[in-house]
Amino acid sequence: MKTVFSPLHSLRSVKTELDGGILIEPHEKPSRAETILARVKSQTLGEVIEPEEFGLAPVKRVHTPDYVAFLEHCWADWVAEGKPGEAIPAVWCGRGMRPRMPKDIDGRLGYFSFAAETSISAGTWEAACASANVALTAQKLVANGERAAFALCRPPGHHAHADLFGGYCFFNNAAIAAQAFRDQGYERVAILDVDFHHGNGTQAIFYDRSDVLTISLHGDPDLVFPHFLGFEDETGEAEGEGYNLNIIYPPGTPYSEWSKGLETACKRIADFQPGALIIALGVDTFEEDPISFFKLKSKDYFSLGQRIEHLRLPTVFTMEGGYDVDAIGVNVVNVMQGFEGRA
Ligand code: OKP
Ligand code: MG
Ligand code: ZN
Repeated sequence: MKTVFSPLHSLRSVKTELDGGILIEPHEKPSRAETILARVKSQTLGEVIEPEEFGLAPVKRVHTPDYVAFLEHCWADWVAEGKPGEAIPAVWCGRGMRPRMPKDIDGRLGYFSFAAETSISAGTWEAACASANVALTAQKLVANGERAAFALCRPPGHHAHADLFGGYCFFNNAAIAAQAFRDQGYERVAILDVDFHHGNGTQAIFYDRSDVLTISLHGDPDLVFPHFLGFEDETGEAEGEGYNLNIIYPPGTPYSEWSKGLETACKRIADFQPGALIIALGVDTFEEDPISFFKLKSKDYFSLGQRIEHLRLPTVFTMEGGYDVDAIGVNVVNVMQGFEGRA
């Protein structure tokens, strides 16, 4: 299958991530994408192409105009205020306070985020736009008849809500691709999120809709990020009731357990009969991942790809998490090769 990749991802290169009360080197770093790209090439997965430019219209089908404008100008506004470091939110609208957008940049950073580990600096906007274009280009390949395409997105997207960044995510690339299918006449689209973390943004964006089925398999949010969404009693609302599925697991989960939820998810997707499938692909389920607690092994990613292929659906893979950089290329490309029956 073809891989879509933009060198502009490297413009997303913040120096800080707030973790444990100190600023560490971010887990979500440029070498992640470069390592995956190198493996795509060494395994001759298929052609690697650069994204087309789609502009902001398809992004604004998912994200609010205020949020998009905030992201575009955030870094310049921060610098103009004379701030010495990277832009990090440090104040939020707590319970009982008023959810209105403040003028001040500190206020807006809090208004448009849900977490503080995700710093913003020069180039974040450009990389986030390129990442959305990567997803949209893969979506177009599949809409034009390719069986599958790999959107090597960076920064990732599944934590981003319509108007919130956090969890290393700015634009929800999977949601943008799903909405593009809908806007091109596909009646039903499914998004399956296999990243270790709950796809809170994706869930929230489609929560009251029955045309986009959202399913996420993830670590128990009582124990891990994003903490405030992703529980199993979240099944959708209004029109969307029954069209969101969360499957959560405890620490130490191996593929033999994890794959039972995958089976449940695949059966639900088959029943839904979507015209296209988006896989929000994180490989932070890996046993050596530095911030996660599942125990998947490299070979398990072949099985994952194979099971997804058995759905026989036009499929777009969007890259999400995975922080063991030494193994990220092998694990990601194993999914694709399992899908292609090359395991
Ligand atoms: C992004 B994606 C680690 C805290 C983790 C943020 C995790 C974001 C994950 N000390 N905080 O879903 O892979
Ligand atoms: Mg997930
Ligand atoms: Zn993750």
